[in-house]
Amino acid sequence: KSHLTYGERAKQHTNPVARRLFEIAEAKETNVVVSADVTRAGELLDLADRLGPYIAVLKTHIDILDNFSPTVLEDLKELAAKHNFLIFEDRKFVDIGNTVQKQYHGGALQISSWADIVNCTMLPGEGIVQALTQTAEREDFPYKDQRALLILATMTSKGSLATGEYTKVSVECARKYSRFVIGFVASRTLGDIETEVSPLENEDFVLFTTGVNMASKGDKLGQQYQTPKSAVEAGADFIIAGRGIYAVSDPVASAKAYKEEGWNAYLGRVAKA
Ligand code: UP6
Repeated sequence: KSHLTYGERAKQHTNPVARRLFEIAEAKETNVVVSADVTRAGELLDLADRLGPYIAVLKTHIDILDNFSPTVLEDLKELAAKHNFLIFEDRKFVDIGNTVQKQYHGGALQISSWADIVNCTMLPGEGIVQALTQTAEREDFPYKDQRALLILATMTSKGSLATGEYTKVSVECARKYSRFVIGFVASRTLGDIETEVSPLENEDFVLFTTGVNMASKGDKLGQQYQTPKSAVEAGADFIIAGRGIYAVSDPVASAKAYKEEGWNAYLGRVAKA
């Protein structure tokens, strides 16, 4: 759990994407990531434009759009530049190295061309992180220093198997491939986990916590929620909220409320330094 400010972490971090992320949080005074899980392209762009001022990152599941077309990606990139937020495609890559390389760079969705951040699971083992890192470090990769990876280290769904050894290997791989891996999606800090790979000298992994909702404890399909405050107190650097923000009558008011609670909890945490 970091007691440094986003501004301080921006200055110290060696990864350019992590630096940008912290700079955005500091400048816009927000640690909110909206998970814009809507299925119409128009709705996604409308949310991105209206919520843009209050968020640090827009998280997408681009494959759930039922009227997807490549112009959506151009429009999303424009909105990201207009409002100064990063785009995180929550693709959760989960395959052998050779396959994920093709799914990440190229393919129908051209993910590497528009998503600043992507994530993967550790189910396939170290090879998945090795493969994605290799692609991002290729001589001819056009987005050098503009792309980063998060490892999905725990999950919020009931009965999740992303625990124990799985989470430990997540930390190990993050340390081993820290040039490309900037952090985790997880519901708690992971710095205390002992691995065969020693902690990095200037280790500062960014923690994104999903399953955040101010009004609900969960859904009927096993999702489990906590509040922005409890997530940040548990170590979240960025809080990811979906339905709590977009599926209410006034998403802008909701985004502002999450921003305020998340930011105050962050101020409380850094004040304890
Ligand atoms: N997500 C989780 N839990 C995880 C990992 N990812 O909920 O362990 C993602 C979901 C969804 C978002 O795929 O996009 O975070 C949560 O949405 P919600 O706030 O509407 O529940």
